[in-house]
Amino acid sequence: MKKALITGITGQDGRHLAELLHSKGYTVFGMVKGQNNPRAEQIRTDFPYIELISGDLADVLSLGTAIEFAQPDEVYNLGAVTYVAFSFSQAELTANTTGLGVLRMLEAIRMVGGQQNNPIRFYQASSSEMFGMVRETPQTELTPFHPRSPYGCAKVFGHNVTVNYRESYGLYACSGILFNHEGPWRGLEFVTRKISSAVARIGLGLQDSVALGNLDAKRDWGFAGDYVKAMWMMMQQDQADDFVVATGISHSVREFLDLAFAEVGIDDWSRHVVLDPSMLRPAEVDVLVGDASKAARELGWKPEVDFPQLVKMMVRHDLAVESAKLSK
Ligand code: GDR
Repeated sequence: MKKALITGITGQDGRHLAELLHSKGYTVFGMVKGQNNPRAEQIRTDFPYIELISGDLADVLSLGTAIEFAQPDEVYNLGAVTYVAFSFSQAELTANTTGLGVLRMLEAIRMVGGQQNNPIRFYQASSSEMFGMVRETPQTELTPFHPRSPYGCAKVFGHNVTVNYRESYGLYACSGILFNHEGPWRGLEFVTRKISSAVARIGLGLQDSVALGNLDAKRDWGFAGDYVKAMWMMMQQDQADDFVVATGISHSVREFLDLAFAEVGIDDWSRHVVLDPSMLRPAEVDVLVGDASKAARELGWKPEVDFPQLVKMMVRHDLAVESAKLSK
């Protein structure tokens, strides 16, 4: 039976990945930071099969201890400061966790080592935010990076150091350059879930409006449940490599609003959306669209949930959540 250690277990992707690996018979360890972390309690309740280990990407000794304890075959590094807007206000923290955290984990893996004929494999959660002000469209594994936020800069470091440790030490270290991926478990600070949750409440008459920033931003939005499959596939290859994971289709925040409001029977949403200048970022990523043909060709991966299905899934989930609260 294989063992996996996941950092960022309390986030959306950590949950999906844990579910996938558990269904494949893995023993799943999840790393959680902090004292009395309430999100860890939630994981204990929702996923009793996950064994939680204390550790922090800012503390290399804790990473070494976690790896020594779990003795994993595979380490998935999903932990990071992940909210791009937040990274502008806490840039140093972001660089330390999202950037240097990757280096620390790679060093911890090198220190502990793993068995000679079964070395520990490493997955780095790289991001389409590395492309930022894009140099070409669609973006591939070979598109140069031009990050537009402290988050994007930290992810570029994490990506480059993963490639460097693969080349320098022969580690099985791969990166998934994942474009935006969403779903019912997405945090409420991200635009899709912020919208689906607000639309559900507006549809049920619980609130009037939602305050948003740049409605013209375009993203290549896929379903997180599809994307964690690509992570696992990358870890099962003969040789480690880097892959773009995307749907190949970009939509604006406005289009997301169109479909989300339509789900609760509202065609003209203009009076329900307020523009909030504080949600605008000092530097924005205008349009992202990924070319995942390498992942299709070499991994056999393709997305299964399309954009309308994704929006519907999220709004329906939030309608159920809000209705359940009402009936309590
Ligand atoms: P992003 O996701 O920054 O692309 O990074 P987010 O959902 O935060 O923003 C997407 C776009 O929507 C615009 N926007 C708003 N965003 C938020 N959060 N809240 C708003 O009110 C709002 N109004 C408009 C943003 O300006 C932006 O253009 C996500 C994260 O998960 C990263 O960690 C990950 O690496 C990338 O996706 C791939």
